[in-house]
Amino acid sequence: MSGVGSTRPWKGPSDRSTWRERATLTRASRADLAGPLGMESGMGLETAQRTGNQSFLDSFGPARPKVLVIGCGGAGGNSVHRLHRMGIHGARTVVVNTDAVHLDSIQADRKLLIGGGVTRGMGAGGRPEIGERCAEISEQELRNQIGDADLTFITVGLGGGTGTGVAPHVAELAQAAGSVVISLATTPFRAERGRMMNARAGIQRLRDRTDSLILLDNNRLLDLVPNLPVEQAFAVMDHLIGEVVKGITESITVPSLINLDFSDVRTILQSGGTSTVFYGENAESDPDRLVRDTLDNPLLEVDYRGANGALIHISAGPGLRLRTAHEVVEGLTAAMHPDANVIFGVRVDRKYNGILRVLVIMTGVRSPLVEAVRESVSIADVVSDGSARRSIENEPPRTNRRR
Ligand SMILES: Nc1nc2c(ncn2[C@@H]2O[C@H](COP(=O)(O)OP(=O)(O)OP(=O)(O)O)[C@@H](O)[C@H]2O)c(=O)[nH]1
Ligand SMILES: [Mg+2]
Repeated sequence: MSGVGSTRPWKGPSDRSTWRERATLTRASRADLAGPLGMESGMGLETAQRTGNQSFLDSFGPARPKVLVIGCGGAGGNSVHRLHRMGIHGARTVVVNTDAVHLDSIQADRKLLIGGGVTRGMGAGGRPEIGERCAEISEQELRNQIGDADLTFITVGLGGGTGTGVAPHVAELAQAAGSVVISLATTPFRAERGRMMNARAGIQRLRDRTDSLILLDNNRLLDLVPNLPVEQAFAVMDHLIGEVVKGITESITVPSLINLDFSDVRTILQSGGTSTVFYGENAESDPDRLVRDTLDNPLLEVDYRGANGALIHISAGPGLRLRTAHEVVEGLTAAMHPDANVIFGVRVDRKYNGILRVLVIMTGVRSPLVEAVRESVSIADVVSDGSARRSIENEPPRTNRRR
């Protein structure tokens, strides 16, 4: 492991095999419970009867999965802050950073300053090996935060030091604790140049440690909202990340909203490969245009032909006709694999009167960005980047103060 201030390669956690073994064991033992929530058997509850409106949920202990959203680094923290402000039912929000000023500026259920002795609360200065070191030092605290979550979302802006170094470590701890892990990661602007090296290393590490990696490319903001001030453009991305997390979480934790359950979501998200998000909004009267616009606007440059899974959230005003919803789903999934696992849900809200809005999480897409991440991104590449070599002492803390 690189020491603080060292330019030796960032090799990631030293006890990788131990973690993998533990993760596998934990997963296997959970699988033995023979059900998505460990509810179907082994509990002497093969049959249950209730009268009238009595609920069946009390037969199964904690029937709702425990959901945790953990934002790592400045950008990851910002999207959790936004989510927290939006309000989310049934999930705990946590942010982790090495930057005290940034942590002070955002809101979450729990905020964790890590590596205080290493960074003196001033951030990791764009060096993932320092973020990683801080995560290792604070491992027990991170493990406490993860607890026994069934589903863990990790949000991170790849490219900097803290998020890129910490997120894979958190993912590993969460998997080892038996949680399903979904990472939502942004990749840097092309203009950030050397940060892409960090991001590539981060993609590779996250990919190996999460059940589903949902990637969003900040460069897409240049097409979507080129004229917005930078902070507001970031806010668009953070908002979308918040919507994805909230959409998936509440479709599980608020069962009446969208007819999905944890096992549906898990099956789709675990179906492998890279995932990304498509987003579109249009008049209810023109579903074809909605489909075209949405498919033209992925948040990562991808080829979605043959994609193997999709979660589709449609928001619409009351009175949305089934045929219209069906047309939208059919259009959105036409190029996917014929056996793709597709689930859609409709949320009806008066505020969408006459408007259709879709958010699609598509899995198993092909991304040139991800394919370019070689099996082993040369760690030397990471440290040969000028920004990575910068001395942490010389770099003023980079803060992402809230707008
Ligand atoms: N979506 C989004 N992306 C951001 C935001 N701020 C920065 N980014 C992107 O995220 C990348 C990582 O930046 P930060 O999150 O600030 O870095 P960090 O993880 O805190 O790492 P250090 O500051 O080096 O400790 C940047 O290179 C940007 O591409 C934000 O507010 N929202
Ligand atoms: Mg930072």
